[in-house]
Amino acid sequence: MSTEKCFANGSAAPGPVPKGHIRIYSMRFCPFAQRTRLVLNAKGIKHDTININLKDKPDWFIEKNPLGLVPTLETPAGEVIYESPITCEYLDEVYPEKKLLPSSAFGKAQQKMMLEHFSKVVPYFYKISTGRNNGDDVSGLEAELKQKFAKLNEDLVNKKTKFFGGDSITMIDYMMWPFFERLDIFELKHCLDNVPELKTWTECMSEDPTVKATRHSVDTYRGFYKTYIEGKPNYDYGL
Ligand SMILES: N[C@@H](CCC(=O)N[C@@H](CS)C(=O)NCC(=O)O)C(=O)O
Repeated sequence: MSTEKCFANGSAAPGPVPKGHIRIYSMRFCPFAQRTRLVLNAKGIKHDTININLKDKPDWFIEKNPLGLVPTLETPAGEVIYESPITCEYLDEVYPEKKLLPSSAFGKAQQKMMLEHFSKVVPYFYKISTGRNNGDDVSGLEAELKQKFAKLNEDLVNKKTKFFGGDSITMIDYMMWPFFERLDIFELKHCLDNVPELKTWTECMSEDPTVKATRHSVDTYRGFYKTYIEGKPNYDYGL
């Protein structure tokens, strides 16, 4: 079963996950869920998608994931996996086609360290855009974000590679991408002005077929985001 419209409280629970499939509980505009959607798409994994109304979550969803967060995966055996990096690592381990994580323990550790660092960058995107919407002075936060971007840029320069894990896309690129895809919406595109290698990375990522398959148009993001900051997120925006 696959549907785009979100399931709210009171909606009938979906049936068991069909054999040979995996299910993702998602929200069309969630950057964390997009990480998992990128991995599902890149690896060509057969899956169905249940979008959740995060303002009015179905009880059956909370029963599966008590944290009530997307992304959440469910297998035909009823196993439930959540937290985006864990879902992505799980998919890479269980589905051997097109490995996204390096095979060596050190390679994997390196990607986890990069993700750990990047996790400290993620709050800036939200703090800056909410601050700006509240009329706060966000110039200090923007300067800090630019410093973080400069570090990422330096990383690419030192590695002399197009992507963060080498000359082709690996897991770490997909973990970071959803936030860069939203730079326009967060009005933070100018933060890429003095980081040429990082900017080129965003351009290369934009050309990736998997990225193209999981992204929304800037207009759709903008439309959703407006409803989000007004406190009435329309998870079905654009459908
Ligand atoms: N640490 C989690 C964060 C996921 C997350 O925050 N998802 C948001 C949507 S973008 C969510 O499910 N929010 C629902 C809520 O907070 O109740 C992950 O990496 O998967």
